[in-house]
Amino acid sequence: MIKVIFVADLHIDIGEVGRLQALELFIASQQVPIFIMGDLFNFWAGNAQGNLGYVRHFLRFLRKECKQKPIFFLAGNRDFLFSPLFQKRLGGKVIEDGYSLELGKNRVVLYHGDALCTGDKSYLAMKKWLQSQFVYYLSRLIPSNLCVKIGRKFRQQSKKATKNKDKTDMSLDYNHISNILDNANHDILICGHTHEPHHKILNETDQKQLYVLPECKNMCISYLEWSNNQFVYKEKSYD
Ligand SMILES: [Mn+2]
Repeated sequence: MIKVIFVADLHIDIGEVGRLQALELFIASQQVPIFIMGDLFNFWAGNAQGNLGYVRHFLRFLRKECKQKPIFFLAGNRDFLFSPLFQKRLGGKVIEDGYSLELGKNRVVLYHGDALCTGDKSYLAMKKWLQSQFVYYLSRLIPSNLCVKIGRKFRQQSKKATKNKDKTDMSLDYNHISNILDNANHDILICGHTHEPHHKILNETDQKQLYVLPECKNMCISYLEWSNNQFVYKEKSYD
């Protein structure tokens, strides 16, 4: 692989047509593997959401693009219900936390990032339940607009809860990340989720590193690119 793109946390909401179009232009402009690493949508309430307005157009676009180049989707905490659709209907490649790949001399491992914020115990417990098969099947039984309503309500609740949480509870656990890198013999971990993009050398002696992806705001696609054997943060604006 000569060039690879990592992008996360677009948080696209219903009705954000312009931002979906910006993402389409970006994806179409890159003829290289693209890793979408979660929270592409602000929430994904189930397959029926794919019929809403411009989302339908976007999904058709994605299906075409998935035939042109490898597009990977690693679910975030808000759009994990998107994975089955992405794989079955769009023909994309679904990957999970802990997915590893080799880039040049580097062994790289990918996470969305929520599982790396180990202080947030209440969230991690709920995540297990939310992402169960049971909830997935439930989402397929409930009518679409109700699903979207529940999704919205859930987002508001989680926003409120997030406000009340201690900031350290929701930040990346560097020790945990170092352990992950050591255990699986990886050099670099890439994640999103925290919206605090930074590069950190976790261990000077064996060069263990972390890259945190930026969030994408407004009409700007912010991403991490691997090319010429190095990682570079980049952005493209579509105003
Ligand atoms: Mn997230």
